[in-house]
Amino acid sequence: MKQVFLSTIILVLISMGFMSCSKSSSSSSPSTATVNIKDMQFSPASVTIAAGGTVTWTNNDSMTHTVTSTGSAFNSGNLAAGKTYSFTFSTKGTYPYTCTIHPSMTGTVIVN
Ligand SMILES: [Cu+2]
Repeated sequence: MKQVFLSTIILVLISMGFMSCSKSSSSSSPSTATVNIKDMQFSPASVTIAAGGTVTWTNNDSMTHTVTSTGSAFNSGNLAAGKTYSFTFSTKGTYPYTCTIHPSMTGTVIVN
């Protein structure tokens, strides 16, 4: 009787171990991200994607904006209201960007 009890305890401990393993599996960055341009802001201001992933910006504002990398990695040019711009990031790194029409608008893409 005591052995049955002990083996039950061991089985429970083993299954708990498996559960904690599956829970702690590493989460990788998504391959796509979207940024909403509205009220002269990039939202969210910072997005993180995996290398090879694509970020799409949508201008949901009433005026023209640009999505321009401060390191000249990408540049949407004039992005009229209602238009979208996508860029695929193949190289890991941190990419700050701005709107050249409204330099107070800033954002960051993190590629890891
Ligand atoms: Cu702008």
